[in-house]
Amino acid sequence: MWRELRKIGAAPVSTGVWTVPDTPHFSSAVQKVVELAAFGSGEILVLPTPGAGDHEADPLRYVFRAQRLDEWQEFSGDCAFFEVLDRLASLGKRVLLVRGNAERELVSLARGESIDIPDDVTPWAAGQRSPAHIALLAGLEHPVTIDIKDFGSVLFCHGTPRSDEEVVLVDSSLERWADVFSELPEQIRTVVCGHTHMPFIRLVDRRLVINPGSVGMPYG
Ligand SMILES: [Mn+2]
Repeated sequence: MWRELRKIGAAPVSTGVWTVPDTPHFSSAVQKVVELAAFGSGEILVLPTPGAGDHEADPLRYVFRAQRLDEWQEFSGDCAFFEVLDRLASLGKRVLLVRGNAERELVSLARGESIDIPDDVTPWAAGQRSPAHIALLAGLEHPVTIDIKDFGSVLFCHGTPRSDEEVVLVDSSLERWADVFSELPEQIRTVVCGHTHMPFIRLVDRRLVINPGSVGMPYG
């Protein structure tokens, strides 16, 4: 049932307890979930919480708004994707664009290929693009290696040097890191990666690894 409750916009308060504002829109949505539960021999109790003033209502309001804000940031981040891309592209050689899995998937969708995608946002975003955007994204490389003063050869990748969707974390084992870097040329001593949205800096396998995290959706 939690999926249905999430879909109508309910926010979880604790295990099995959800909250929605007391408005006609939510009343009918909740009623439908109750009917759905009954259909599957489940039971949902709907309890009005008039509260004893703002003090009691505040925690509920907080839970509700915090969840809406997370979703809104995720949604608006995706909506602004092409504006951000235009801005970055306008900076020319001052910016290094590295392809990620999302760009790869978006180009595939825009070209009409059928691929497995985990959400509804990517197909929507693919419909917002111009041919110039797709050409720009299709031309991005992964990984990209450039020379940086005092660092030497620095490799920029999305997931790992060999994959734009492989996951390595700050606490992944040394064996795992060694495997991930097994095909990396000796002279590359610094690797910058992303994908997990979790920022960290660590030394591993005699190399410096930096994940700057995410501007719009940081985790960890
Ligand atoms: Mn990614």
